[in-house]
Amino acid sequence: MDARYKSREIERRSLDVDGLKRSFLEWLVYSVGKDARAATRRDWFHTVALAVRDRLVDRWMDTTRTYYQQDAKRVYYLSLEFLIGRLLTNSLANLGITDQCRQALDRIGLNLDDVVEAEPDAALGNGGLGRLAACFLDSMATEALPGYGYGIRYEFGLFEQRFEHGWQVEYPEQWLQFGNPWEFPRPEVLYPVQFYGRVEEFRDSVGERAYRWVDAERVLAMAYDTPVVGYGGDTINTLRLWSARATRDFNFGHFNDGAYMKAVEQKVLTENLSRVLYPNDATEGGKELRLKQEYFFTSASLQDILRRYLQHHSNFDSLPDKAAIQLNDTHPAIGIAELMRLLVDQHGVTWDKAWDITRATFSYTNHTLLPEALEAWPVRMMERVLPRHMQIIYEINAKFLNRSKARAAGDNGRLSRLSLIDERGDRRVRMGNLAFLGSHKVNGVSALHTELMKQTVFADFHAEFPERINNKTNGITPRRWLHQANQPLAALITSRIGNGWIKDLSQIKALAEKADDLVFREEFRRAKRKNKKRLAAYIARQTGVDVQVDSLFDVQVKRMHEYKRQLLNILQAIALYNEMRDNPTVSWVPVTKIFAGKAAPSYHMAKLIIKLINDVAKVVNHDPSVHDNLKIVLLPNYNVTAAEIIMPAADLSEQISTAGMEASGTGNMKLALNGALTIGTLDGANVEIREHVGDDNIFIFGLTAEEVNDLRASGGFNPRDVIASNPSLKRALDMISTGVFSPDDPHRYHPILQALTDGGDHFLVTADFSDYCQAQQAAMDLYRDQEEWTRKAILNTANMGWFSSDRTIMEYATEIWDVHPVKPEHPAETET
Ligand code: H53
Repeated sequence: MDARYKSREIERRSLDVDGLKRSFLEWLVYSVGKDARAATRRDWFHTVALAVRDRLVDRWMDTTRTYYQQDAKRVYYLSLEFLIGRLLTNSLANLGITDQCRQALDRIGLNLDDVVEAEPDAALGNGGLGRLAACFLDSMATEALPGYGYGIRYEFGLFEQRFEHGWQVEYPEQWLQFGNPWEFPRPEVLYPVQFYGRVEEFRDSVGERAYRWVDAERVLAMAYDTPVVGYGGDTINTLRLWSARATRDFNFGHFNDGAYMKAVEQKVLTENLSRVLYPNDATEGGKELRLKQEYFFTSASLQDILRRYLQHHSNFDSLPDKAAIQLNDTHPAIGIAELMRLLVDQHGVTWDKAWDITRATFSYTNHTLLPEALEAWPVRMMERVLPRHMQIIYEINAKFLNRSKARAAGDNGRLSRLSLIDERGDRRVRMGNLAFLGSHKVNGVSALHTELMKQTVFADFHAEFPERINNKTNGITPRRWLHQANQPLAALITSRIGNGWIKDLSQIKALAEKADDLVFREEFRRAKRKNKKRLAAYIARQTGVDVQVDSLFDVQVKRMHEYKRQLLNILQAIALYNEMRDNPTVSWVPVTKIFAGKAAPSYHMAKLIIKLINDVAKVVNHDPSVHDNLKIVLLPNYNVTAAEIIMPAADLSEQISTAGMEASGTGNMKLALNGALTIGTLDGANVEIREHVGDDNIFIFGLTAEEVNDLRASGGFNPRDVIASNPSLKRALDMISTGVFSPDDPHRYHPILQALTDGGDHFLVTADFSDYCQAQQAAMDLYRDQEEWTRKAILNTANMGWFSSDRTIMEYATEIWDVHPVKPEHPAETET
């Protein structure tokens, strides 16, 4: 080999400062095409990302090759959302070259933190469900599990949120505008995906009845691969995202007719399929394009999975031994009908065999009990868009109901509840039922949620298949959410217990004994203060509001949704504001209320709550009579990058959903791991957080899920009585209704007040108000005692080890997927 070439080869892999520096300078010129004097921050980001990418490609290929050579069982995580955020810090940290990279940039006169800031935030998801998928990718790679993520390469991620006169306004999120250095386009990996058309019946070679889908429209799915670096950089897995492409022959057909512009228009329309992420979190729009997106990525992924399987196998008997397919919510549930179609129609497998294979291959995670979020596609739409799948679903349903008939004897409602088709009103396909029936395991995402699944949405299915439902409490990756996002605390922890916790978060338990160590407490507080200073600067930049670093940072960051009850929080803020004004001589604990979160663009109530928070903030923040003891901020455009600044800086974590409505929550875990104390209801994973951190180190309030259920069932709740009997609540509501916060439009908040009174207060804001205020008071009182507060904060961090997504993913691997770690073989490294 040419000596120069060889030395470059080695340089590409070198992880030392000199090698990195040389690569940066070379990449800037030869790939980004810029002179160092003219290079912008973005050019440098692309340069560094490309140079870092060089250092993982070999190991990425080794990983893929090892899986292939060992014909390892793979797990395929199908998800319509992957909320991955920025990748540079993550890649550097997981490769273990952050310091070297910082120094190399230093020598060029650049600061790594500035370069990192130039990376767009990949927001290919809405909230918890999408972020969970991203944490799982990190954990699968870290645990050396052969795991692939499959999703859509949206050209526009979740919209950018801005506030204009306090109202949310949405702007397109153009994350790909300047290119994406992490992705590898695979123009040769293309699969056809069909829509519409009709089904033809015919006799196959042995005279059996068979079906083919004809006259359909065709779209191509093209793959883009992003490497997923596990901690330590040993395993590098793949996230494969599909982008829609018009077929070539389709276009040429039109060209021949001379209808050139028409063909181009068609092409654009076809490719709209992967253009934009739907911005609804946990609610379903019923839009045809959404159904097409779901089928598009699911079909492409299944074709890819079968292609990979067929490289080693000549029939499908052992598909379940080689592939586990996890459905992240019902969004890819059409995959059950699609796998049946591929096996039966395309590969000639018999129906019963195909059904056994399908069920043994798929498993399904349910993420919500909210009725409006359970997908149900109109039969008429499904018949039109996916005619063959509709037939297959009818067939699955008929066979299933036939079998269940005997057991359902005497219970007429039961069969109709079990049916895949909801026959009430316009007929709909219940995707949850399809996902349940077509999977061998179905899991919830926290202990409480899983229990409620058994009692509510899937009660009938649970009776039918008592072994199928299981719990997998969510987790978060400690790499991104502590090691990378909170460097002051991470360094402190490592100084005391070593760095084993990064890969094995259970080790963090050893910090518990430091909770009584005054020196450690002091250092813990110092780390928190550093993070709070950083957040305060960010708040000032984003909102222009100055906040006191030593105030209690009370944080509620999550999607805006009525069940999450940001309204309860802002009502308590108003009550506190009133108390402060009434008692100016009292020495108050200064509080900074920090909110952030997006509302679905069509969710008017959530958008009105955003406006209310902004209106209240304006009044409170400008009122000199509270002496800066209370500040309220609503940060715009909450995303993963913002979360990385907010989580480490929080003192108090607001997890105040109406009990029974938040399936798990994962922000609750990020905040507690970073040493925030939780104020919360017994909902979702809060229940388990309390068990781990201890009852004394958390502020629990409010109705339990059971009490909520009883209260709603009895219909005996009158919010007007509750309001009348609570003067501070009444006063807060009166202020809102008389326009104290909206003098320009005193009736602005009528819909909110209406929902809390005549509307019956479905989310029980008034019912929980008084208990919530008491819990808030307890938190403020404790905050006065900084030693005691710090002790509890340390115990939170120390006891959150179980909430690592590594633990969660290993439970999936052993109890659902039967997938095992595979250590990649690295021949290339031994050669050089
Ligand atoms: O999924 C999270 C849970 C959270 C739940 C959330 C979720 C979405 O983000 C979107 C749709 C959906 O059905 C559920 O609301 O409680 O923590 C991950 O499991």
